[in-house]
Amino acid sequence: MGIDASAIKKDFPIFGRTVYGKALVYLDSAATSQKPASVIDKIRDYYSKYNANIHRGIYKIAEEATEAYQASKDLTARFINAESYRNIIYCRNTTEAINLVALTFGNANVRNGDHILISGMEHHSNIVPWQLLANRVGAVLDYAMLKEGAYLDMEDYKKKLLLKPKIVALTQVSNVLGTINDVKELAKMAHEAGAAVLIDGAQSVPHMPVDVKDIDADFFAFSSHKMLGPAGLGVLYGKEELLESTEPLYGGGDMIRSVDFQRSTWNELPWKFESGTPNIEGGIGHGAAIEYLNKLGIEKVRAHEKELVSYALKNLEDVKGIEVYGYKEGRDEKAGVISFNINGAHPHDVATIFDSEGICIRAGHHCAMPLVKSILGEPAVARMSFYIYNSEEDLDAAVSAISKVREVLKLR
Ligand code: 7TS
Repeated sequence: MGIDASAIKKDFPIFGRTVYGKALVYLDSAATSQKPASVIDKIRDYYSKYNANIHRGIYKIAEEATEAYQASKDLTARFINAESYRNIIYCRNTTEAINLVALTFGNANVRNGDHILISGMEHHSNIVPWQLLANRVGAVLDYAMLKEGAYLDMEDYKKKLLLKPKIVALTQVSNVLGTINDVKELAKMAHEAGAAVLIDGAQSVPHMPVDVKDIDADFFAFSSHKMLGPAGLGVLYGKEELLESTEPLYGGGDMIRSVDFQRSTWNELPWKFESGTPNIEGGIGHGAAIEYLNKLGIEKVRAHEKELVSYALKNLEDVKGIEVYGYKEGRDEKAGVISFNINGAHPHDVATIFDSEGICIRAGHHCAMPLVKSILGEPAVARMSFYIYNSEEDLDAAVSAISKVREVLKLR
């Protein structure tokens, strides 16, 4: 059995509301996902039944909080097939996870004149931390470019690897194009060139099976809020030997083993990288999000979105004056993200007219300005993105909204 989106919608309290008297159609899950009742309830339970700080209380409710936080780490490790919770560092979001690597491992390993390699389809959070690092140490930031505005140019990637980058940082799924990169192959090639590899999994982990060991990522980052969990909880996976040999970024409580007047020694992994009271409710809520996805089965999530994207692209083929970016048909390399423009309409007007129909889409540069402005050559694009609660009816509503755009803006 596949995914029954209308049954799933019932698990999400937000779909009980209307917008301008119309059913809420949410097509912006690449920005953030909606939350099931099980996640919301789990967070409420923590505050109403066992609120306490973790890793220090010697009383029942503190033990319960510590256990729930730890259980979430174990669930996260299993979800991405990490060796153990020791490889799982909680932070605020993907952005902070990537910055953490740039500021610790990056500062320690990248020198004046060294190269760092990323791609032309990165989100700003996988661009700017490397620009900052390059500026700090005098390194050079290189880009592997795209072909047909859709996928990585492998010849260019190989050429840039000849420069022997110290770090290669790539997204697994583009948040604008929905293109799925073969990160296992890309990581293998980067390792052969002597680089450490960071994969941005913000748009992959919520939507498809991910195995960090199989990919052989040295570092891997993602955010709970895009996978049914709470905002403010991000995950950085790192290989144990790299995390062991890397100095922490923040000093303070919980990250130390011992402190004397001049020196300190560090706590075990992953706590060495988690100073101070962490986002306890976020960790616990994130565990509940993974439990929900595990119950559904992440393979089914991917199959559902693959069907949705094929269905949507097929229906968009006949729409007059539409330009779709990236792959134009459903395929193994395409996730549930469709960016588009309608000739003669500004994408912000498109999104506003969609909104008047109760349909949430995003318009803009999607925090990927090099891709949208320089590679696609557009100031902005409109984007719909899908998740488990979306149905073919939601996509039909989107196609009807495009007709409304043409009508309202009097497009010919
Ligand atoms: N990497 C990718 C590929 C992303 O799509 C995003 C967020 C991030 C990193 C950053 O995640 P954060 O949780 O640290 O903010 N992408 C989007 C988006 O496409 N629309 O809003 C946020």
